[in-house]
Amino acid sequence: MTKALEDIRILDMTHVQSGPTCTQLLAWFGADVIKVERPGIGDITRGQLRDIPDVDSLYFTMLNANKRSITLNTKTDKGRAIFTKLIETCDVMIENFAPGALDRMGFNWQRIQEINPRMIYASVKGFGPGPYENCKVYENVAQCTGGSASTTGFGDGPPVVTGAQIGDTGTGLNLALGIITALYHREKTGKGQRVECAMQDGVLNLCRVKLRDQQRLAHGPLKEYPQFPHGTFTDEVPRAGHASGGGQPGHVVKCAHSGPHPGEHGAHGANDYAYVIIQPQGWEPLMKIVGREDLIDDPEWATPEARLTKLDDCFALIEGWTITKDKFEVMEILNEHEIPCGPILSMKELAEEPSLRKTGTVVEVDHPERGKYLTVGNPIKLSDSPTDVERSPLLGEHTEEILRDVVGLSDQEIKDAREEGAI
Ligand code: CAO
Repeated sequence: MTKALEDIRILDMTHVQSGPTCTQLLAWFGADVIKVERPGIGDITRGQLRDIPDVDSLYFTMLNANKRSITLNTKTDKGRAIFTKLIETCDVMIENFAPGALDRMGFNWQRIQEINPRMIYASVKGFGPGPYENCKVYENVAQCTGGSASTTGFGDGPPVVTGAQIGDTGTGLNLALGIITALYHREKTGKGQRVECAMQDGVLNLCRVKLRDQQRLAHGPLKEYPQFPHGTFTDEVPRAGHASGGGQPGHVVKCAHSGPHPGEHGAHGANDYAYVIIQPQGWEPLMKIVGREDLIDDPEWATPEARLTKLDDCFALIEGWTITKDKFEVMEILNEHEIPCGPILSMKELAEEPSLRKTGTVVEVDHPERGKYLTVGNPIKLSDSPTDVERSPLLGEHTEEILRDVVGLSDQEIKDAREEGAI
């Protein structure tokens, strides 16, 4: 079966997480992704958070599947000449260096267009044009400057960063969409273009419900927030704890312990919880399940408006029942009544979940140095272009084949480049 992006060649100058997320996705769709790395060093993540000495870390292997690796020092004359040839032959160039790094290598957008007017040049930076445009940015900085941290956590606690890599992976996804759009545009115009994604913009975009709430605040308190019954609002969107960001209230509730081993707090495990949402039509079945039929038609409880001042009490009633069932039983029983809910799944449970293996969302691959490891698969499923996840490349594993087949160097030229330290 052909792959959707089979004839697209990507010059991948990315490192760490945001850029590699994007190029991995394009590689999963079939693009030939050529990852350019510094000789002897490579992407810094190869050596970070290592679980096995001297073996590429899982950090690296889980972000660089299906790519080829070439080592190239773009700051040598020969390296620059090879790099220029790669720009000539590739469709897309992607980088997420600190602002100005590519200019310092001698390759700004103007120069890239001169070399290849069809080139799509895509980059991730921490910020767009403005006061912070020259700053280096990592994931949690983006979460803090994009509005996520100020709205995450509990009202009486400090801002909290989330485990989902919304700044890095989130921005990588935006970049991939920008690139595909620019490729489509190139079909019509014959010309490449610049694609820029800022991590702050990406996080803020994901936090749009909070920007919504900031504007709602001007017209009164946010009634679905846990602060509402206590009237503790300022002129800024507060941290909402477990409260749902949507129109239906939801909360985390404690469940009985699942599985054979007691959790770290005696019989209760760290993830023996479920998230339950009360839709208007869910109130009746929920009250039947928890044994409080008397509240179904009680005007003090019967409507979503009446419940807004006592959401804590509503979820306490529900928790009185969930604590007698494990989270999977809660899921099963509530779903029989079409009540939206979900067990809090740990990484251990997700890694072992057979249905995720079956769909290719979690995949096991083999690596010549580390052996078998688990990695994420493509979360986007195409019927006619299925993803086959392949292990990440070793540093410089494909240098010679790329120099020969893509750049067109002879064996002698490759030998010279190696002697000069360009590769
Ligand atoms: N040959 C020669 N030099 C190379 C090279 C190659 N193949 N590949 C990289 N380099 C050089 C760069 O040119 C740069 O050199 P100069 O600073 O002298 O110009 C240097 O290596 C390192 O680049 P950097 O400044 O981007 O790296 P850093 O580790 O200091 O910063 C990061 C990392 C992520 C903070 C920064 O790249 C950044 O802000 N990127 C944009 C935002 C982003 O994507 N962040 C997400 C990171 S994931 O959390």
